Amino acid sequence: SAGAGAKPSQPSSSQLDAVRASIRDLIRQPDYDDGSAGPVLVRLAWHSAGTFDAASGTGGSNGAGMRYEAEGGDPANAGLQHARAFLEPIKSAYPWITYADLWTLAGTVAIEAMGGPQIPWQGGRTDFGTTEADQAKIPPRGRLPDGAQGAAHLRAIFGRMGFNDQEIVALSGAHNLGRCHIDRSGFEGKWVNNPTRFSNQYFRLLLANEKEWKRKTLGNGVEQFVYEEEVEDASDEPEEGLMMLPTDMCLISDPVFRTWVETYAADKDRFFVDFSAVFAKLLELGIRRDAQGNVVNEANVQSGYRS
Ligand code: CCH
Repeated sequence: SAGAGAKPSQPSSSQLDAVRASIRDLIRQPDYDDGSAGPVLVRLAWHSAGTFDAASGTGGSNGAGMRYEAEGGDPANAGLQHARAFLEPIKSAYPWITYADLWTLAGTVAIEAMGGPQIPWQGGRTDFGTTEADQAKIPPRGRLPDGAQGAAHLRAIFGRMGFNDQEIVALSGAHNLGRCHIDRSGFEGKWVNNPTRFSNQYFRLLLANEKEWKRKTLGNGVEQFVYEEEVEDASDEPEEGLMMLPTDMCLISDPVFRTWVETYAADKDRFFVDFSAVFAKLLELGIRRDAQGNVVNEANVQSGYRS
């Protein structure tokens, strides 16, 4: 495997397509959450990048620091070891790709495979090694958002990364995917009925059930919002209710966020276009490129590669 400071190779587009195909092949996971690795792969890509601090230029999607306890053991990253384990066979099969590139690429492939938009992606990220200099680049814990908070918190966290209100709401639309796990975040449940299909349903449910979302305190003392649908179904199987985090709910209580929720609830195509742009921007946080798109590090100029 590539050591610290190793240059990423320059794969051809057909080599990258082979990696993409292998990622697509592992998304179906009959024994995992809702039969899919897709949502947790999206969350891995987001958490790998969401540590960025524009003011200091630290954090971001370079380095794949979650392989180390300092970042991987952050309670905010609980559960993402599953996503990393799903990708390990791909890293073995294509050792030339860095973890930092693989994790971000996998997020884009998963979104697309679940019916979402194509996301532009560029490679060239490097992986932090075990040298003191590299370890010092691992971002401090506490940079990722806390679902128990509200609009001011979201603006502080995403503003630190360089995102505006529209981008915050568009990014939040990723909660169309996946679920909360009580043993990971302390929250419990999924946001939409089909959590492996990318759509604007999350925005529509926020608005449509506005009066139905009720605060609920879970057994662990954590507070979230729930909508217990009263569905009589022939099998008498109880329907799993849907949930929202306090941070999700602030998107309709804050008047500026709310205009964007309304826009995206009404216009799925607009959401897809804006989501693609903002997710691509997220994955580039902390990556500096020259005019040719090659990654430029402080210490050494790397040869990058494009998709
Ligand atoms: Fe998120 N997210 N997220 N989220 N998230 C959780 C799960 C997912 C917050 C909190 C949580 C984004 C923004 C936020 C996904 C993508 C994105 C969970 C449950 C919490 C809590 C974790 C668990 O228990 O497993 C908060 C707060 C914010 C603030 O805005 C953004 C941005 C994205 C991507 C663009 C995805 C996908 C999941 C599902 C993961 C899974 O395992 O199913």
